[in-house]
Amino acid sequence: MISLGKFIVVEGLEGAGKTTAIATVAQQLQAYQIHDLVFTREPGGTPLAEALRTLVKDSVDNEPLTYQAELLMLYAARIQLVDNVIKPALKAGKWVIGDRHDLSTQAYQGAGRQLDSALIKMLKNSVLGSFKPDLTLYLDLSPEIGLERAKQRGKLDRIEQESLEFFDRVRTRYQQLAQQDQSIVVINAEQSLEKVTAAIQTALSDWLNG
Ligand code: Z5A
Repeated sequence: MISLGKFIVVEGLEGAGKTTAIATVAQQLQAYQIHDLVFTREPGGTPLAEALRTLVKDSVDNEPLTYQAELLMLYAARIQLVDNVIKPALKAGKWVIGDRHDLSTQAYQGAGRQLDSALIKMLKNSVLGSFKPDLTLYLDLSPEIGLERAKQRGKLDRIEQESLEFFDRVRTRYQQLAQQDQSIVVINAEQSLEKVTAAIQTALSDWLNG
């Protein structure tokens, strides 16, 4: 009987299919009689963090948002969410399913923005310490496919308008980090939705039964 709360995160480029993946994870956990679920998204997930999300995604009056300010807002939003929502939920035995977490910062700000790695490391250590997801499902796909899917949904936000080179760097960093960490499972997200769903179900049941 699984009784302690766990933190499962879904990561990937835009258009990777995180929304469907999260629904798949939730359904499967419920099939395992895990019903006390909390859903989060980053940046966001608390009133203050949601306000920061709007600033990160769209800036204000077209004022250029510096990369450092973007990074600081992402960590400000993250610590609000971790301390006020995620940790209390886990402590209460609930399972948390996150739409993105710190791996996004490592990939987007670390590799996409090419920000100083010492700065990111220092922020991560002081904000999160040793806190990390129990399982991360990284949905891997080429930026071309992901952006095409995202475009079909409507207007692209500030980050989505970055160059393909930016997203190539983000993807490469995701892949490198996934190779270094056994708690990150790579799912081929270029397949049909049915195949992606089946791969997620297999990865999750392997982990739950492992
Ligand atoms: N960001 C950051 O830079 N640093 C950080 O630390 C954090 C975030 C935490 C969040 O925006 C932005 O913040 C994000 C990274 C940055 N920006 N960018 N660029 P968001 O939350 O609004 O955006 P997103 O996370 O990228 O979500 P998304 O675009 O909605 O992606 P998704 O959830 O993975 O996609 P989806 O809605 O599930 O699927 C997109 C469409 O594709 C949809 O119509 C699906 O039906 C379709 N789809 C999905 N899978 C398939 C398959 N397999 N085949 C065919 N069609 C599919």
